[in-house]
Amino acid sequence: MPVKLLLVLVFSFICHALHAQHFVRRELTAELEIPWEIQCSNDGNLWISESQGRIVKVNPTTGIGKQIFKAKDYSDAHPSEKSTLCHKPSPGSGCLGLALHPDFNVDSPYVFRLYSYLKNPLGTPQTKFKIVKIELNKNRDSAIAVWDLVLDLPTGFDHLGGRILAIKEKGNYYLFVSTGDNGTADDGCYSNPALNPNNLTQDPNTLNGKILRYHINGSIPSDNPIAGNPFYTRGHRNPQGLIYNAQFQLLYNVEHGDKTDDEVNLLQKGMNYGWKSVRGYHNDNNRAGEAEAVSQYTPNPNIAGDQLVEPMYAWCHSAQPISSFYLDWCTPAPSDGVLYSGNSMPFLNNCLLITTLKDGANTNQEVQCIRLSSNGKSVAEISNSRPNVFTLFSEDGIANGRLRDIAISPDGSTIYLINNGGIGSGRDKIIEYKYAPKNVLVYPNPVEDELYVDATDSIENINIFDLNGNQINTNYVPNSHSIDVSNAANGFYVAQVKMQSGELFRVKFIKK
Ligand SMILES: [Ca+2]
Ligand SMILES: [Ca+2]
Ligand SMILES: [Ca+2]
Ligand SMILES: [Ca+2]
Repeated sequence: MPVKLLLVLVFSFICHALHAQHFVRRELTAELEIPWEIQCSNDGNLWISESQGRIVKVNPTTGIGKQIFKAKDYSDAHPSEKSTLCHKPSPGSGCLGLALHPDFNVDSPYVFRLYSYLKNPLGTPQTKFKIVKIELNKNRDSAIAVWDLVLDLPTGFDHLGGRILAIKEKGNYYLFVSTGDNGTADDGCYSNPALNPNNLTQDPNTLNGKILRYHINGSIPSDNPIAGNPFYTRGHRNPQGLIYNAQFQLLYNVEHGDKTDDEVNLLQKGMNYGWKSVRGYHNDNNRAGEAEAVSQYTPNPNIAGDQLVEPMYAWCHSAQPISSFYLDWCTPAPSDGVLYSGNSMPFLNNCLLITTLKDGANTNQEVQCIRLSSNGKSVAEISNSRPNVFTLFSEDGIANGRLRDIAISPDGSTIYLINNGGIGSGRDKIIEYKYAPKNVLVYPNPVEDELYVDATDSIENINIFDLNGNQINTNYVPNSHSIDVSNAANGFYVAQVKMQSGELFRVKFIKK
């Protein structure tokens, strides 16, 4: 029996083509109704915000869900507010973000959530969003108190944003909120386009198309860009995602563009992210007037250091045909994401994992992985062996449906996705992908004559190639776990191991 030497697992050699196959997929049984946010607490439980103002806690082992909270004052619109001219008839029409207190896993059993309610129900009713703080009991399986933290956030007929994030930064606790422009595409919803609320995103004194920052008690931090104003950044269209990078204290948002330019932005306090006149990257002039809007930008004198900031990453920046169908546009409709920093899946380290909603001609319902540079402030340089954008779970896109959010188990080994809708997806649900690496070991390395192969799956065959891709003549005996390489000249080779599952592994070794 040869001594097993250091076994060279050339995992990265092929992992981008194959790692999707290293996951075991399972649908949890919990029945959900239009879930929006999923968070995982340190005990492994899943926390989900749903439409109709619910919060559901799901045990990931049993897959069973339990209602923890239901907002008594949830409303998706007063009849007087509805419009038959708009693509969606109701303003509000949804319950959106959920966030766990930054110390939830320690001593603060609080959950924050955002939902729509009716302001002034006895006068002229208006649908607005609010953020409430919910206290849970000791077992964290029911709500025992609720406080209104932030009232009067705007709603509209589309582009509702609606993500919230609770973070602790240098001892300070903040609540970030993404608000959509609350407007619609030019589809007749507003007979006078000047009344479309998407015109308000540049005005820091409105709440449309903004990232807002509050203290965690709902008050406004004294060092916000404008005193007494929750405004933190502006110029956003429909920011559905907020992601925090705890290592470097960086904040990213993910937003839907119009026909082009879905974006990931590194959010810098007070800055302007461009919408509506500037879309995606600044140098592509992919919209009439964009170059002038960039070169002639006038900073707002009330905002220190104000400037236009380009997205860190933009999808789909070539102009799309005006008449084309939305499923043909190359924008993938990204919803939310997480920054992966676990140890279990090294090929995902330092990647933003972003869920997408759209199954179109050029897009899939999948997880897009965007690798960041080491300081987290930009997208990593492109290289063949380490692509900076790649996808996961595209092959399950139809069964998974429209992916709304993603969470990672505390040990970093499991990805949870939630969907709401999509042809073929069957129902709204949680989809679990547990990482199950399959290993192939070759030894000894270097080898003289017989190369042994250990695998966690059944082997169908083994072929040997030199580094130029030429196949080497060998005698592989079917169903055996070794191959005779005594005829090969000295040098570097690749053993290509094909499993009966069809999966291929390629492992480098040295013949001497
Ligand atoms: Ca999320
Ligand atoms: Ca932008
Ligand atoms: Ca542009
Ligand atoms: Ca597709």
